[in-house]
Order: sequence, then structure tokens, then C-alpha cells
Amino acid sequence: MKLGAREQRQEQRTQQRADYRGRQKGQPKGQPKGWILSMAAVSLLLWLGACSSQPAQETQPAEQAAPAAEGPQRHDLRGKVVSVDKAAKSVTVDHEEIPGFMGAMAMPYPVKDEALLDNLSAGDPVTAEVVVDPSGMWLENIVKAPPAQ
Ligand SMILES: [Cu+2]
Repeated sequence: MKLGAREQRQEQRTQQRADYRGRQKGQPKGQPKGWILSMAAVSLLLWLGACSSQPAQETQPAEQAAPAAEGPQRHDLRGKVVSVDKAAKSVTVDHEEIPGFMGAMAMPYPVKDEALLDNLSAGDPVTAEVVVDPSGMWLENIVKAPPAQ
């Protein structure tokens, strides 16, 4: 199997040329971009670990770990119900910070399943999932919960 030999030599030459150019510009031989890329990869892994409920479809390279990820994103929310508007299929929640997503605030969230609002009333501590996709943002899995300590 000597098929790869030529490509290999070519690759070596390309690498040598790149090294030469690098030295010309006075860059260190180890590329500084590698460090940034591995940091990005680590953050991606952490993020994937945090959103373990997501289907395993995020096999893109780290370069594409940009905001416009595909598939809905899910974030755990913890907060307190401010008001419930069943007609508008909306619940206003005063929520804690959602790390990497949004700060603590009170804001209305739509729900797709209005039955989620049936047993909720103002003052209830809740946990829920904020689901985000290009069509918008809504709450799922709203569960009454003990308040954070
Ligand atoms: Cu918010």
C-alpha cells in the first residue's frame, strides 16, 4: 500500500512551508489558535454535559459551536410564579439566573401545553425547562418545587 506515500510527502512539504512562513513572521512554532480551539472544545463538552436531555446530534466541529445551534436548546429554570394567564397560554415567572443563557428576571413565558398551567398560581415555586428554537422560546415540564435554599 504505497498509495498514501505521495500525499504524505506533499503534506510534509506543505507543513515545512507553513513552518517557514511562521518563522518568517516571527510566530512561535506552536500555533496559539490550538489553545483557543481546545478551550472551545472543553466548553462545548461542558455545555453538552449540562444539556444532557438533548439528542446526541451535536457532532459538529468546535468551530461551529456558535449561537445558531441546530435543534431546540433546553435550559433548566428555577423560580416563582408571578401570574398565570391561561387564555394567553402564558406564565410569568420570576426566575433565578440561568447560567450561560439569561440573568435573573421576571418575565412571561408562553407554554405550548396549557394544561401545564392548570395547577399553578401566583407564588408557587417551580422548576421548568426553557426550550429555545428559531421559532421562539417556551416552557416545558413545569413542576412545583420547594424553593431554593
Ligand atoms: Cu428570563
